[in-house]
Amino acid sequence: MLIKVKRGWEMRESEATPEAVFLNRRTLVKAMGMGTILAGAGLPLGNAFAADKADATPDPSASLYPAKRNDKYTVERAITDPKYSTNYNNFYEYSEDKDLAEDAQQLKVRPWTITIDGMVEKPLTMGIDDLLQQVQLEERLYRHRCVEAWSMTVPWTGFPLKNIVDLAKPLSSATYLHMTTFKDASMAPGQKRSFFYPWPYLEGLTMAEANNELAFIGTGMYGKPMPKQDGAPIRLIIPWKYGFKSVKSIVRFTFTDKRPVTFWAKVGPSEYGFWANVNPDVPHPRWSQATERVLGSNERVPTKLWNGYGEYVAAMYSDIKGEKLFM
Ligand SMILES: Nc1nc2c(c(=O)[nH]1)N[C@H]1C(S)=C(S)[C@@H](COP(=O)(O)O)O[C@H]1N2
Ligand SMILES: [Mo]
Repeated sequence: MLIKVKRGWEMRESEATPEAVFLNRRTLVKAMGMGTILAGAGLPLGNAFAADKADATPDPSASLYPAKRNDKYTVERAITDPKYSTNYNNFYEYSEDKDLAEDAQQLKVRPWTITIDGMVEKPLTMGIDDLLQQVQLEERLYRHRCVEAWSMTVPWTGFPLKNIVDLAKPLSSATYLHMTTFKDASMAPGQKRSFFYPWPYLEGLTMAEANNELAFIGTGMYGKPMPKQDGAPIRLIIPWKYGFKSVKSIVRFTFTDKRPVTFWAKVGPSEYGFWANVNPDVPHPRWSQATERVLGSNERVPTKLWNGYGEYVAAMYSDIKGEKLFM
């Protein structure tokens, strides 16, 4: 008899530490109400067939890869084999499970229009390929720490988020940058199936954070355009915060003077605050954050304050008092 022993990385994270077990009461009540209406109207809530809908158009930006590595940002860990990092994803627009790479092929990444608006000199709308013409792509090795206590090390390709700020020319009164994922259930079955979540996915940073040299816009990984399941064609990468801050498949950058009430803050306000900086000494209400499981290995290693990026980011927070910087 063959007994299959699950390796650590084969285990669904949800068996240990699911990001969303907890829905707040308002969300639930709303969900129940809508469920009745949808069931009554006989609308399909099931999954679509990923393979049928896969978009086979070649990526017009493919020739921009690989980009030159910026050696300033070094990591002391091995690069995660892409077979793990590109097959173990959080992308609730597709699924609440990690095994969503195939489903995510329904994402259509061209045409892809990006809007920059809010408190800016002049709002802008442009296609992703126009934007790529205006920036210099580079590769950076960063460590990524999910709030669920797994981590990976990835060579991302992209450009500093500050390039978007410079294009946008925000007014001095703008204090926050909001970033929004697409909303289109026809290419994201999770937005239909998990209709009770507050779509579209919204995240945000302060202007100081957006201008920080580590704040990075990812357009590719492992020397190639971004796989759809990792947030093609353009996503955020904020290595000193928990992974949920790194919003995928962005269509809108809005500069405002209001702190965003983010997707995860709406889903679980007592678990996912605005700052979400990595700190091993502040446990999540449902689990410890002291260590992390390195994707693709069975190793658990200690988690570092600011995910090890304190020299770049800690000063931004020295004047902030009376706020939960770490939850
Ligand atoms: N639009 C969107 N962005 C998202 C998420 C999501 O569900 N939807 N999940 C976040 C979480 S919790 C993590 S850990 C990272 C995962 O990125 P990866 O799949 O490339 O590892 O994406 C973040 N960005
Ligand atoms: Mo995450």
